[in-house]
Amino acid sequence: MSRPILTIRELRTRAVVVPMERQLHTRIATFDKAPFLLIDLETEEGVTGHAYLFGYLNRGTTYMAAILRDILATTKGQRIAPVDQYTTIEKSLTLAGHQGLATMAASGFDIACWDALSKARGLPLVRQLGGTVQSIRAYNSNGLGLSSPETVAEEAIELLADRNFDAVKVRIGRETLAEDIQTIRAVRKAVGDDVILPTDFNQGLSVSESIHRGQALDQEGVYWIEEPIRYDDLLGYAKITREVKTPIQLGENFYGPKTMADAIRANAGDYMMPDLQRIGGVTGWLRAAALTEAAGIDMSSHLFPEVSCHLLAVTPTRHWLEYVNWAEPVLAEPLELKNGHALIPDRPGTGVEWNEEAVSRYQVEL
Ligand code: SMN
Ligand code: MG
Repeated sequence: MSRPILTIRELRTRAVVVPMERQLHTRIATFDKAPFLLIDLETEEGVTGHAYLFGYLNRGTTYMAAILRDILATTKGQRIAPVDQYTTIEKSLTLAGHQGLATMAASGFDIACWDALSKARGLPLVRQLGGTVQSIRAYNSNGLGLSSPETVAEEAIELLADRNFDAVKVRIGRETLAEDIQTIRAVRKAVGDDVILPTDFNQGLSVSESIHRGQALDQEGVYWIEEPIRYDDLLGYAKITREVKTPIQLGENFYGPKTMADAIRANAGDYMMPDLQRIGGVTGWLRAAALTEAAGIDMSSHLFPEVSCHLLAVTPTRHWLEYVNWAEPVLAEPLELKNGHALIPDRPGTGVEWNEEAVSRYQVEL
């Protein structure tokens, strides 16, 4: 392709709040709508890079948009070079701190930059990164919140039947261990022995309660135990990882590859699952993938399946793609899945383009 240079001209943000097909009741919060910030990074050359960020709270999108205005002010007129810009933006955050919304905004900028670069070269992101368009195994994470064992078991059957998944994530952390065990047993009975069941406590327990519940779950054949305690207590994680046989999974709350390096050094978990918007976008992800490769740790994704599938394809220790359909209502071409695998779209960029009619329907003020 003959347009390797792209010059940053404008960065537009829009907020949408999209209804979720299934409510998700977790130990720390209940979601029935997903707030997203949509990013359009325009270039002088006419190529536009897209990305979306998840606000968690409705106000989250407002804060991230403000930081993105600042990022535009410092990058306008520059040639798109996401690795260089990542370094500059990271440095500029040193005084304000590297955690939280600022890193999320920087990640959104980075993803939009990589999308624009791949589009300019006419390549899917995975190929721009030196990988191959392929299918990536995924688990369905669209529901299975803290409802009754019967409801969760029924929902598990539905989620597996939807495009032939063989893995679904079960949220746990009910009032008592007995209720969690009852739920896991009800799901296991309904879905059979072969289905893979990762579980997620969403940071709800103490260290001692995690060891107690974890050792009980060791008898139940669950695939991993995710985030039993607060995300930043790495020593606590290390203790649980030592005491519990079932693999401990963490990483959706790592801010930048440095936090992942800290977690690896602390032996904080068996598996790691960075989140695209917290790990530093595409640039941060690639560095995180090098860390897990060096440490021999299996690496999965968190949310953002449309972009994460490209990135898992170039992750040497790739494990599982977390599939959620939350952004689908505003996407022109939602991610396709077949037999429990995500099909990386064979078109330029990440494949994320907006369904403008739906965007106007769900748009809210920033
Ligand atoms: C999760 C993340 C974000 C919102 C709701 C639930 C959960 C997951 O921790 O891993 O999917
Ligand atoms: Mg989780």
